Amino acid sequence: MVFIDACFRRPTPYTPIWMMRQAGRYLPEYMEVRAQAGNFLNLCHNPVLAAEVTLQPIRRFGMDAAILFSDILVVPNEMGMELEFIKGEGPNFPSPITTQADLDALHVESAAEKLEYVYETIRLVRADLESQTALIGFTGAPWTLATYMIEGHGTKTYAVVKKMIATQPQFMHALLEKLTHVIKGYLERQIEAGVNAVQIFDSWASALEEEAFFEFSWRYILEISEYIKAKYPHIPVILFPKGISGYLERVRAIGGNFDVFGVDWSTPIELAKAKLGDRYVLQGNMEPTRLYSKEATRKGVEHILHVMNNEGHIFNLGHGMLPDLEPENAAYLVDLVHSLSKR
Ligand code: 1CP
Repeated sequence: MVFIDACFRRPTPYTPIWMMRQAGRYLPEYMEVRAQAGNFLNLCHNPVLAAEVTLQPIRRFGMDAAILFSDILVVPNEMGMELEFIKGEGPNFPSPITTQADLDALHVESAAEKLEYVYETIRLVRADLESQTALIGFTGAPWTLATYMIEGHGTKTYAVVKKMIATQPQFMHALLEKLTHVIKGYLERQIEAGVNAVQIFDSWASALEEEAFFEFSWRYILEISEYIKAKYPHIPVILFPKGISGYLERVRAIGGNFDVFGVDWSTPIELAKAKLGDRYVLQGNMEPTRLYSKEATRKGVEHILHVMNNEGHIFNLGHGMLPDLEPENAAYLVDLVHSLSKR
Protein backbone atom coordinates (compact mmCIF):
# COMPACT_ATOMS: atom_id res chain seq x y z
CA MET A 1 0.00 0.00 0.00
CA VAL A 2 1.41 3.37 -1.04
CA PHE A 3 0.11 5.00 2.15
CA ILE A 4 1.74 2.42 4.47
CA ASP A 5 5.02 2.57 2.52
CA ALA A 6 5.04 6.35 2.98
CA CYS A 7 4.38 6.00 6.73
CA PHE A 8 7.58 3.93 6.95
CA ARG A 9 9.55 6.22 4.60
CA ARG A 10 9.84 3.54 1.93
CA PRO A 11 9.95 4.73 -1.72
CA THR A 12 6.52 5.41 -3.28
CA PRO A 13 5.49 6.20 -6.88
CA TYR A 14 3.81 9.47 -5.72
CA THR A 15 2.84 11.26 -2.47
CA PRO A 16 -0.22 9.59 -0.96
CA ILE A 17 -3.18 11.70 0.20
CA TRP A 18 -6.22 11.42 2.45
CA MET A 19 -8.22 14.17 4.15
CA MET A 20 -9.30 14.49 7.74
CA ARG A 21 -13.12 14.41 7.85
CA GLN A 22 -13.16 13.16 4.26
CA ALA A 23 -16.43 11.36 5.00
CA GLY A 24 -19.11 13.79 6.02
CA ARG A 25 -21.53 16.56 5.42
CA TYR A 26 -20.04 18.04 2.20
CA LEU A 27 -21.05 14.83 0.39
CA PRO A 28 -24.72 14.61 -0.64
CA GLU A 29 -24.50 10.80 -0.48
CA TYR A 30 -23.41 11.11 3.19
CA MET A 31 -26.42 13.32 3.98
CA GLU A 32 -28.69 10.69 2.45
CA VAL A 33 -27.27 7.88 4.58
CA ARG A 34 -27.37 10.01 7.73
CA ALA A 35 -31.05 10.78 7.06
CA GLN A 36 -31.67 7.06 6.63
CA ALA A 37 -29.96 6.40 9.99
CA GLY A 38 -32.13 9.06 11.69
CA ASN A 39 -29.26 10.82 13.46
CA PHE A 40 -25.50 10.94 13.69
CA LEU A 41 -25.09 8.60 16.67
CA ASN A 42 -27.33 5.96 15.06
CA LEU A 43 -25.08 6.15 12.03
CA CYS A 44 -22.00 5.47 14.21
CA HIS A 45 -23.81 2.51 15.83
CA ASN A 46 -24.83 0.91 12.51
CA PRO A 47 -21.87 -1.00 10.98
CA VAL A 48 -23.48 -1.41 7.53
CA LEU A 49 -24.21 2.31 7.18
CA ALA A 50 -20.94 3.42 8.85
CA ALA A 51 -19.01 1.19 6.43
CA GLU A 52 -20.92 2.70 3.50
CA VAL A 53 -20.02 6.31 4.45
CA THR A 54 -16.40 5.28 5.09
CA LEU A 55 -16.20 4.06 1.48
CA GLN A 56 -18.07 6.95 -0.18
CA PRO A 57 -15.12 9.38 -0.49
CA ILE A 58 -12.80 6.59 -1.73
CA ARG A 59 -15.20 5.68 -4.54
CA ARG A 60 -15.60 9.31 -5.54
CA PHE A 61 -12.02 10.60 -5.19
CA GLY A 62 -9.61 7.63 -4.94
CA MET A 63 -7.64 8.72 -1.89
CA ASP A 64 -4.87 6.38 -0.75
CA ALA A 65 -6.47 5.74 2.65
CA ALA A 66 -9.98 5.49 4.06
CA ILE A 67 -10.61 6.60 7.64
CA LEU A 68 -13.04 4.59 9.68
CA PHE A 69 -16.33 6.46 10.07
CA SER A 70 -17.09 6.95 13.76
CA ASP A 71 -16.51 9.69 16.31
CA ILE A 72 -13.98 10.17 19.09
CA LEU A 73 -16.83 10.57 21.61
CA VAL A 74 -18.14 6.99 21.33
CA VAL A 75 -15.38 6.13 23.84
CA PRO A 76 -16.68 8.22 26.79
CA ASN A 77 -20.18 7.16 25.73
CA GLU A 78 -19.28 3.47 26.23
CA MET A 79 -17.51 4.36 29.49
CA GLY A 80 -21.03 5.10 30.68
CA MET A 81 -21.58 8.78 29.89
CA GLU A 82 -24.83 9.68 28.18
CA LEU A 83 -24.13 11.47 24.87
CA GLU A 84 -26.31 13.44 22.48
CA PHE A 85 -25.53 15.31 19.28
CA ILE A 86 -27.59 18.48 19.14
CA LYS A 87 -28.32 19.66 15.57
CA GLY A 88 -26.29 22.75 14.74
CA GLU A 89 -24.50 22.74 18.11
CA GLY A 90 -22.46 19.54 18.20
CA PRO A 91 -21.88 16.98 20.93
CA ASN A 92 -23.25 17.24 24.47
CA PHE A 93 -22.79 15.18 27.64
CA PRO A 94 -25.75 16.17 29.85
CA SER A 95 -23.97 14.92 33.02
CA PRO A 96 -20.31 15.91 32.84
CA ILE A 97 -17.75 14.61 35.33
CA THR A 98 -17.50 16.78 38.44
CA THR A 99 -17.08 14.50 41.48
CA GLN A 100 -15.00 11.52 42.59
CA ALA A 101 -18.20 9.46 42.40
CA ASP A 102 -18.56 10.39 38.69
CA LEU A 103 -14.99 9.30 38.10
CA ASP A 104 -15.46 6.02 39.99
CA ALA A 105 -18.62 5.25 38.01
CA LEU A 106 -16.79 5.19 34.64
CA HIS A 107 -16.57 1.71 33.05
CA VAL A 108 -12.91 1.04 32.41
CA GLU A 109 -12.62 -2.71 31.88
CA SER A 110 -15.70 -3.23 29.68
CA ALA A 111 -15.66 -0.09 27.50
CA ALA A 112 -13.37 -1.37 24.72
CA GLU A 113 -15.52 -4.51 24.35
CA LYS A 114 -18.73 -2.49 24.13
CA LEU A 115 -17.34 -0.75 21.05
CA GLU A 116 -17.97 -3.94 19.04
CA TYR A 117 -19.99 -1.99 16.43
CA VAL A 118 -16.77 -0.13 15.53
CA TYR A 119 -14.86 -3.39 14.99
CA GLU A 120 -17.69 -4.77 12.88
CA THR A 121 -17.58 -1.59 10.74
CA ILE A 122 -13.84 -2.16 10.26
CA ARG A 123 -14.36 -5.77 9.16
CA LEU A 124 -17.04 -4.71 6.65
CA VAL A 125 -14.93 -1.87 5.22
CA ARG A 126 -11.79 -3.98 4.94
CA ALA A 127 -13.73 -6.68 3.07
CA ASP A 128 -14.91 -4.10 0.50
CA LEU A 129 -11.83 -1.91 0.17
CA GLU A 130 -9.35 -2.57 -2.62
CA SER A 131 -6.11 -4.10 -1.40
CA GLN A 132 -3.98 -1.06 -2.28
CA THR A 133 -6.12 1.31 -0.17
CA ALA A 134 -5.26 1.54 3.53
CA LEU A 135 -7.84 1.75 6.32
CA ILE A 136 -7.00 4.11 9.19
CA GLY A 137 -8.46 3.54 12.65
CA PHE A 138 -8.48 6.34 15.19
CA THR A 139 -9.11 7.56 18.70
CA GLY A 140 -9.23 10.88 20.47
CA ALA A 141 -6.26 11.60 22.73
CA PRO A 142 -6.97 11.28 26.48
CA TRP A 143 -6.70 15.06 26.96
CA THR A 144 -9.10 15.92 24.11
CA LEU A 145 -11.64 13.34 25.33
CA ALA A 146 -11.27 14.56 28.92
CA THR A 147 -12.09 18.15 27.89
CA TYR A 148 -15.48 17.01 26.57
CA MET A 149 -16.12 14.76 29.59
CA ILE A 150 -15.45 17.60 32.05
CA GLU A 151 -16.84 20.57 30.11
CA GLY A 152 -19.81 18.56 28.79
CA HIS A 153 -19.50 20.03 25.27
CA GLY A 154 -17.20 21.98 22.98
CA THR A 155 -15.66 25.10 24.56
CA LYS A 156 -13.77 28.21 23.48
CA THR A 157 -12.18 28.96 26.88
CA TYR A 158 -11.62 25.50 28.47
CA ALA A 159 -12.40 27.29 31.76
CA VAL A 160 -13.83 24.26 33.59
CA VAL A 161 -11.19 21.74 32.59
CA LYS A 162 -8.31 24.19 33.18
CA LYS A 163 -9.66 24.99 36.63
CA MET A 164 -9.56 21.25 37.24
CA ILE A 165 -5.89 21.16 36.21
CA ALA A 166 -5.07 24.09 38.49
CA THR A 167 -7.02 22.94 41.55
CA GLN A 168 -7.21 19.12 41.29
CA PRO A 169 -4.32 17.89 39.13
CA GLN A 170 -4.46 14.40 40.68
CA PHE A 171 -8.14 14.07 39.80
CA MET A 172 -7.29 15.05 36.23
CA HIS A 173 -4.48 12.49 36.09
CA ALA A 174 -6.80 9.78 37.42
CA LEU A 175 -9.25 10.47 34.58
CA LEU A 176 -6.46 10.58 31.97
CA GLU A 177 -5.10 7.24 33.24
CA LYS A 178 -8.51 5.60 32.88
CA LEU A 179 -8.85 6.94 29.34
CA THR A 180 -5.33 5.78 28.44
CA HIS A 181 -6.18 2.26 29.60
CA VAL A 182 -9.42 2.13 27.60
CA ILE A 183 -7.78 3.58 24.47
CA LYS A 184 -4.99 0.96 24.46
CA GLY A 185 -7.60 -1.81 24.36
CA TYR A 186 -9.69 0.09 21.82
CA LEU A 187 -6.82 0.54 19.33
CA GLU A 188 -5.67 -3.05 19.82
CA ARG A 189 -9.13 -4.31 18.93
CA GLN A 190 -9.31 -1.99 15.90
CA ILE A 191 -6.01 -3.47 14.69
CA GLU A 192 -7.21 -7.05 15.28
CA ALA A 193 -10.36 -6.19 13.26
CA GLY A 194 -8.25 -5.04 10.29
CA VAL A 195 -7.15 -1.39 10.33
CA ASN A 196 -3.75 -0.84 8.68
CA ALA A 197 -2.71 2.28 10.65
CA VAL A 198 -4.02 4.31 13.60
CA GLN A 199 -4.22 8.05 14.25
CA ILE A 200 -4.56 9.75 17.64
CA PHE A 201 -6.41 13.09 17.36
CA ASP A 202 -5.42 15.66 19.99
CA SER A 203 -7.61 18.41 18.60
CA TRP A 204 -7.45 20.56 21.74
CA ALA A 205 -3.69 20.28 22.40
CA SER A 206 -3.28 24.02 21.78
CA ALA A 207 -5.43 24.85 24.82
CA LEU A 208 -2.49 23.92 27.06
CA GLU A 209 0.64 25.91 27.86
CA GLU A 210 3.90 24.04 27.20
CA GLU A 211 4.42 22.52 30.69
CA ALA A 212 0.80 21.45 30.94
CA PHE A 213 0.74 20.00 27.41
CA PHE A 214 3.61 17.63 28.18
CA GLU A 215 2.27 16.73 31.63
CA PHE A 216 -1.45 16.29 30.84
CA SER A 217 -1.49 15.31 27.19
CA TRP A 218 1.65 14.27 25.34
CA ARG A 219 2.93 11.74 27.93
CA TYR A 220 -0.33 9.79 27.74
CA ILE A 221 -0.31 9.87 23.94
CA LEU A 222 3.26 8.54 23.93
CA GLU A 223 2.31 5.84 26.45
CA ILE A 224 -0.46 4.63 24.11
CA SER A 225 1.82 4.80 21.09
CA GLU A 226 4.65 2.87 22.81
CA TYR A 227 2.15 0.19 23.83
CA ILE A 228 0.83 -0.22 20.27
CA LYS A 229 4.26 -0.14 18.62
CA ALA A 230 5.63 -2.78 21.03
CA LYS A 231 2.78 -5.13 20.11
CA TYR A 232 2.23 -4.21 16.44
CA PRO A 233 5.47 -2.79 15.00
CA HIS A 234 4.10 -3.15 11.44
CA ILE A 235 1.15 -0.80 12.15
CA PRO A 236 2.04 2.89 11.63
CA VAL A 237 1.03 5.22 14.46
CA ILE A 238 0.15 8.80 13.48
CA LEU A 239 -0.06 11.52 16.15
CA PHE A 240 -1.97 14.76 15.47
CA PRO A 241 -1.57 17.30 18.26
CA LYS A 242 -3.26 20.40 16.86
CA GLY A 243 -1.69 23.83 17.17
CA ILE A 244 1.54 23.20 19.06
CA SER A 245 4.10 24.73 16.67
CA GLY A 246 5.85 26.39 19.63
CA TYR A 247 6.53 23.07 21.33
CA LEU A 248 8.17 21.13 18.47
CA GLU A 249 11.65 21.50 19.95
CA ARG A 250 10.54 19.67 23.06
CA VAL A 251 8.57 17.05 21.09
CA ARG A 252 11.82 16.22 19.37
CA ALA A 253 13.92 16.22 22.56
CA ILE A 254 11.51 13.82 24.30
CA GLY A 255 11.33 11.52 21.27
CA GLY A 256 8.95 8.56 21.42
CA ASN A 257 8.01 5.55 19.41
CA PHE A 258 5.61 6.67 16.68
CA ASP A 259 5.90 6.92 12.89
CA VAL A 260 4.07 9.95 11.57
CA PHE A 261 3.61 13.45 12.97
CA GLY A 262 0.44 15.21 11.80
CA VAL A 263 1.11 18.88 11.08
CA ASP A 264 -1.83 21.25 11.54
CA TRP A 265 -2.37 24.25 9.22
CA SER A 266 -1.13 26.83 11.77
CA THR A 267 2.36 25.27 11.78
CA PRO A 268 4.49 26.34 8.80
CA ILE A 269 5.48 23.14 6.97
CA GLU A 270 9.08 24.44 6.73
CA LEU A 271 9.25 24.67 10.52
CA ALA A 272 7.84 21.16 11.04
CA LYS A 273 10.32 19.81 8.50
CA ALA A 274 13.27 21.55 10.14
CA LYS A 275 12.36 20.39 13.67
CA LEU A 276 10.99 16.89 13.04
CA GLY A 277 11.26 15.94 9.37
CA ASP A 278 14.36 13.76 9.58
CA ARG A 279 12.94 11.83 12.56
CA TYR A 280 9.25 11.38 11.71
CA VAL A 281 7.32 11.25 8.45
CA LEU A 282 5.15 14.39 8.26
CA GLN A 283 1.46 14.43 7.35
CA GLY A 284 -0.35 17.57 6.30
CA ASN A 285 -0.98 20.42 6.23
CA MET A 286 -3.00 22.46 3.71
CA GLU A 287 -5.35 25.04 5.22
CA PRO A 288 -8.82 23.52 4.65
CA THR A 289 -10.38 26.83 3.52
CA ARG A 290 -8.04 26.87 0.50
CA LEU A 291 -10.46 24.28 -0.88
CA TYR A 292 -13.01 27.05 -1.45
CA SER A 293 -10.93 28.04 -4.49
CA LYS A 294 -9.09 25.92 -7.07
CA GLU A 295 -6.47 28.65 -7.45
CA ALA A 296 -5.75 28.78 -3.69
CA THR A 297 -5.72 24.96 -3.60
CA ARG A 298 -3.16 24.77 -6.39
CA LYS A 299 -0.87 27.29 -4.70
CA GLY A 300 -1.14 25.47 -1.38
CA VAL A 301 -0.34 22.09 -2.95
CA GLU A 302 2.62 23.45 -4.92
CA HIS A 303 4.12 25.07 -1.84
CA ILE A 304 3.78 22.01 0.41
CA LEU A 305 5.05 19.57 -2.23
CA HIS A 306 7.97 21.89 -2.99
CA VAL A 307 9.01 22.11 0.68
CA MET A 308 8.66 18.35 1.30
CA ASN A 309 10.41 17.47 -1.99
CA ASN A 310 8.72 14.04 -2.40
CA GLU A 311 10.27 12.69 0.78
CA GLY A 312 8.91 11.56 4.15
CA HIS A 313 5.51 13.10 3.43
CA ILE A 314 1.81 12.19 3.35
CA PHE A 315 -0.48 14.90 1.98
CA ASN A 316 -3.46 15.91 4.12
CA LEU A 317 -5.36 18.99 5.21
CA GLY A 318 -4.16 20.81 8.32
CA HIS A 319 -7.55 20.04 9.95
CA GLY A 320 -10.90 18.67 8.80
CA MET A 321 -12.96 19.18 5.63
CA LEU A 322 -15.63 21.85 6.07
CA PRO A 323 -19.30 20.97 5.51
CA ASP A 324 -19.88 23.56 2.76
CA LEU A 325 -16.92 22.66 0.54
CA GLU A 326 -17.54 21.64 -3.08
CA PRO A 327 -16.90 17.93 -3.67
CA GLU A 328 -15.50 18.92 -7.06
CA ASN A 329 -12.65 20.78 -5.37
CA ALA A 330 -11.79 17.72 -3.28
CA ALA A 331 -11.50 15.75 -6.53
CA TYR A 332 -9.25 18.48 -7.92
CA LEU A 333 -7.01 18.30 -4.83
CA VAL A 334 -6.56 14.51 -4.91
CA ASP A 335 -5.74 14.46 -8.64
CA LEU A 336 -3.38 17.42 -8.34
CA VAL A 337 -1.35 15.88 -5.50
CA HIS A 338 -1.11 12.57 -7.35
CA SER A 339 -0.02 14.15 -10.65
CA LEU A 340 2.36 16.82 -9.32
CA SER A 341 4.16 14.38 -7.01
CA LYS A 342 4.66 11.60 -9.58
CA ARG A 343 8.25 10.38 -9.33
O1 1CP B 1 -23.96 16.22 11.60
C1 1CP B 1 -23.18 15.31 11.39
O2 1CP B 1 -23.28 14.51 10.43
C2 1CP B 1 -22.10 15.13 12.39
C3 1CP B 1 -20.81 15.75 11.99
C4 1CP B 1 -19.71 14.84 12.45
C5 1CP B 1 -18.98 13.97 11.63
C6 1CP B 1 -19.08 13.78 10.13
C7 1CP B 1 -19.28 14.64 13.77
C8 1CP B 1 -19.83 15.28 15.01
N1 1CP B 1 -18.28 13.68 13.77
C9 1CP B 1 -18.08 13.25 12.48
C10 1CP B 1 -17.16 12.17 12.04
C11 1CP B 1 -15.79 12.14 12.57
N2 1CP B 1 -15.36 12.74 13.72
C12 1CP B 1 -14.73 11.42 12.00
C13 1CP B 1 -14.96 10.50 10.81
C14 1CP B 1 -14.00 10.15 9.85
C15 1CP B 1 -13.52 11.23 8.90
O3 1CP B 1 -12.55 11.93 9.25
O4 1CP B 1 -14.03 11.31 7.77
C16 1CP B 1 -13.61 11.66 12.80
C17 1CP B 1 -12.19 11.17 12.60
C18 1CP B 1 -14.02 12.48 13.88
C19 1CP B 1 -13.14 12.92 14.98
C20 1CP B 1 -13.59 14.00 15.89
N3 1CP B 1 -14.83 14.21 16.45
C21 1CP B 1 -12.72 14.95 16.44
C22 1CP B 1 -11.23 14.97 16.18
C23 1CP B 1 -10.90 15.51 14.85
C24 1CP B 1 -11.14 16.98 14.63
O5 1CP B 1 -11.82 17.31 13.68
O6 1CP B 1 -10.56 17.78 15.40
C25 1CP B 1 -13.45 15.79 17.30
C26 1CP B 1 -12.94 16.96 18.11
C27 1CP B 1 -14.79 15.31 17.30
C28 1CP B 1 -15.92 15.84 18.09
C29 1CP B 1 -17.05 16.21 17.20
N4 1CP B 1 -17.91 15.30 16.66
C30 1CP B 1 -18.79 15.95 15.82
C31 1CP B 1 -18.47 17.34 15.85
C32 1CP B 1 -19.20 18.40 15.09
C33 1CP B 1 -17.35 17.48 16.70
C34 1CP B 1 -16.60 18.74 17.00
C35 1CP B 1 -17.38 19.64 17.89
C36 1CP B 1 -16.54 20.71 18.53
O7 1CP B 1 -15.96 21.53 17.79
O8 1CP B 1 -16.44 20.68 19.76
